[in-house]
Amino acid sequence: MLSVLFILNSFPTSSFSCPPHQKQALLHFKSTLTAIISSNSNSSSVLGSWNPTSDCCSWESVNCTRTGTVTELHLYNIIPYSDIDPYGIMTPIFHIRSDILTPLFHIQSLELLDISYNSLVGEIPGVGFGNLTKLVYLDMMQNRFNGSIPSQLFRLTNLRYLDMSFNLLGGKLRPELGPEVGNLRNLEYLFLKVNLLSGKIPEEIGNLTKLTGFSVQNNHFFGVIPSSIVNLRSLETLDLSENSFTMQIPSSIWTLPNITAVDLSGNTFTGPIPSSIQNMSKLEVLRLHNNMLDGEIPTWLFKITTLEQLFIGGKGNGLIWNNEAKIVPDCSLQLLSMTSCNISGQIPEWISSQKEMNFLDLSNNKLVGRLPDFIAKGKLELIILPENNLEELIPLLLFESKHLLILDFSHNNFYGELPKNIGYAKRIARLFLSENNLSGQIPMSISNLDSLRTLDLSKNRFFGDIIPAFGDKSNLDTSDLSYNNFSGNIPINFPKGMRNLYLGGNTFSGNLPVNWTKLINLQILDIHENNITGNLQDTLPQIQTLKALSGEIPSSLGNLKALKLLNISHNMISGRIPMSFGDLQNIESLDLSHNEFSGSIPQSLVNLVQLTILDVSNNKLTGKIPVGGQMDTMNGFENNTGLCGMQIKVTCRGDIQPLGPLKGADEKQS
Ligand SMILES: *[C@@H]1O[C@H](CO)[C@@H](O)[C@H](O)[C@H]1NC(C)=O
Ligand SMILES: *[C@@H]1O[C@H](CO)[C@@H](O)[C@H](O)[C@H]1NC(C)=O
Ligand SMILES: *[C@@H]1O[C@H](CO)[C@@H](O)[C@H](O)[C@H]1NC(C)=O
Ligand SMILES: *[C@@H]1O[C@H](CO)[C@@H](O)[C@H](O)[C@H]1NC(C)=O
Ligand SMILES: *[C@@H]1O[C@H](CO)[C@@H](O)[C@H](O)[C@H]1NC(C)=O
Ligand SMILES: *[C@@H]1O[C@H](CO)[C@@H](O)[C@H](O)[C@H]1NC(C)=O
Ligand SMILES: *[C@@H]1O[C@H](CO)[C@@H](O)[C@H](O)[C@H]1NC(C)=O
Ligand SMILES: *[C@@H]1O[C@H](CO)[C@@H](O)[C@H](O)[C@H]1NC(C)=O
Ligand SMILES: *[C@@H]1O[C@H](CO)[C@@H](O)[C@H](O)[C@H]1NC(C)=O
Ligand SMILES: *[C@@H]1O[C@H](CO)[C@@H](O)[C@H](O)[C@H]1NC(C)=O
Ligand SMILES: *[C@@H]1O[C@H](CO)[C@@H](O)[C@H](O)[C@H]1NC(C)=O
Ligand SMILES: CC(=O)N[C@H]1CO[C@H](CO)[C@@H](O)[C@@H]1O
Repeated sequence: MLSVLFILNSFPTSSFSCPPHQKQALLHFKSTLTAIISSNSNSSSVLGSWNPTSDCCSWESVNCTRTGTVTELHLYNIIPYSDIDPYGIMTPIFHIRSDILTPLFHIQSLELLDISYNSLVGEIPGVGFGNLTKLVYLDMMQNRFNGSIPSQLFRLTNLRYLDMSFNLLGGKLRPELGPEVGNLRNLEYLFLKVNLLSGKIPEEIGNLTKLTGFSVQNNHFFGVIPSSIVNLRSLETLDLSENSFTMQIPSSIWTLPNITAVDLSGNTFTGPIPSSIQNMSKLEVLRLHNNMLDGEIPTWLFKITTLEQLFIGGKGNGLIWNNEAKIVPDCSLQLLSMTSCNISGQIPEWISSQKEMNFLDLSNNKLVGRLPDFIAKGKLELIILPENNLEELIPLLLFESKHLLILDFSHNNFYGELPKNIGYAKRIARLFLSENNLSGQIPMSISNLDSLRTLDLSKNRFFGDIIPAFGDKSNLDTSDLSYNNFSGNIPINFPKGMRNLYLGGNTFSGNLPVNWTKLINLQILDIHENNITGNLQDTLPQIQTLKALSGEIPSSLGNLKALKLLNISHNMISGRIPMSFGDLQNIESLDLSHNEFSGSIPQSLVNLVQLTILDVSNNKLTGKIPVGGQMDTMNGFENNTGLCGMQIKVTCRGDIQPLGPLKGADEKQS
């Protein structure tokens, strides 16, 4: 609707050229930006078509009226981003301060300004925006603006679209959304998602009678929803999720005629699910989970013919499911989540009527019996059923699904082997089977699953000494095989992108492997409670010595530069603690306890500036605990043969005695 308006309003080609002061303002903006960008990165070409010799109405991202005044600036994502990381998060190469915008505030004819996705830092320049009184459309999402929303924005009464989502807005000084928000009478969309805003929503919100979309998702707003919400007759989507709103949900919401989506999840609303919901004729999305609602879950919910997404139950809820109720749905749900609702018996048969369903979450109920075939046969992409008592074998049919993306059966009673055809489920990205009674070997075909990112088989009875090798095309980044009966050598044949590897509580044996060369992204390595033996000093030689000899740094644990957590406790590893541990520059937690380490703790551990947890207890260590850096604040030295040092208040032989007697120190000294 808005884009239609702008197409009618703006003509990029015209016989007039833009006013010199507007051109100058734009060139000023460009030159400041170019100077910052080229001094920080190798890319200097932003806004390449902004050429001083041509009409600014012909420039890219600029639109003018027929008579040649600038009305639109489409400046989203003009600041270069570094590569998108594996999680899809774009990290900017650098941050530019919000005062870069200053020249633009001279262009008072602006009706549309889009500066989204630029990671600008600092406060929103209120005085400047106060100049842009003709603004109809203002998009500032995905920057890093902080501080309060400036009051000048609330004077831009022509605004129809305002998006300030995904910033750091919010201050402790005043209510973030004061009564002045009521001035924005023409506003149709107000998006303030994911900021730090707090306070109450003022009654004056009811003055925005043209509002069709309103979201304050994921802020710190509290209090009741103002009763004036009843005036927002045009409202189509209302998203108040992830705040601290309280009390009963005002019934007036359910009388708004055009509402299609209501998300009130993640608050502390109380009371029953309002019966007036059943009168809503356009409702497609209803998300009420993670509140303190109580009473019986009404079966009429499934009679709302327009309903496509239903989320109820969840953390803290007191809703009760009537297990005797006979449900014949009139809706066709795509997404259904009823977690912690005390649903018992078999997975309800009526779910099989929901042919379009692609997401089913019935976590933390009392479901029993085998997984019905209709779950495996449908279009489900996400099957989330942890914390139930489902049992019997995992059906073969499940992995023939072309749709399956995420499967979570954690904490149930499934038993038997993993189906051999698991490798058919080509799209699967996350597989959680922890805490069941599964046994046998991991089927080899699992290594065909290149899309798999998380594999959690922990706390079962799997065994075998061959862990299928995932090739370099694999996206696996987290593998948890802990607390099974795996044996043989520690497997290291994982793809390069591996981040988290949990192998503890098995019976892996042999030496700690030397060759970790490939796993340069590993952040967590947990192989505690196995049967690993050998002299670590032989497998991980002292780097300094070898560098004299061969000139090469040997592959070793010291290569794992990304490592944040290393746990090799509860094994039978002997020898000295290698000096190369001092190369684990990102390590935060290092647990070597309950082994047979001897000799002294290497001085190189002082280099570990991120270290917050060190446990070397229950070994045979001797000598002085290194002093300096994080080592000064560490504990976890108990039950060794003869450690000394200020950390354990034992004076070392040869240390200068501090002034005054240190009681008992002499007797404990080694
Ligand atoms: C510019 O490129 C050179 C060579 O490609 C590179 O070494 C340097 O780090 C780059 N500078 C910036 C700031 O990206
Ligand atoms: C705005 O200008 C761009 C060229 O910079 C053009 O592609 C676009 O169609 C124009 N938009 C309108 C609404 O005129
Ligand atoms: C507002 O626009 C006028 C006219 O271009 C200009 O003189 C003034 O400096 C602008 N104010 C701000 C705060 O940018
Ligand atoms: C906003 O961020 C800037 C720089 O990132 C900082 O200097 C300033 O103190 C912050 N202001 C507020 C109100 O948090
Ligand atoms: C509700 O939607 C219809 C159809 O889009 C529209 O004609 C009507 O004006 C809307 N009602 C209100 C109060 O906005
Ligand atoms: C549904 O709407 C009808 C007619 O407007 C009304 O009489 C009835 O009370 C409403 N039911 C609920 C539960 O609000
Ligand atoms: C949950 O359901 C069981 C029967 O399956 C019932 O005995 C129990 O009272 C219910 N708990 C709650 C909190 O409703
Ligand atoms: C695990 O499964 C085996 C059969 O494979 C069965 O004998 C055993 O009782 C099950 N254990 C539990 C705790 O359910
Ligand atoms: C260590 O791994 C690399 C890469 O996989 C391989 O080329 C090399 O031969 C291995 N070295 C040893 C000693 O196994
Ligand atoms: C642990 O290893 C030792 C020798 O390597 C072997 O004798 C013992 O049986 C192993 N224990 C287990 C539980 O595998
Ligand atoms: C030290 O050893 C004693 C005796 O075996 C044990 O009771 C105590 O828990 C151990 N301390 C730690 C920190 O492991
Ligand atoms: C013009 C108008 O509708 N003003 C209203 C704005 O909101 C406040 C609080 O709800 C009302 O008191 C005004 O009448």
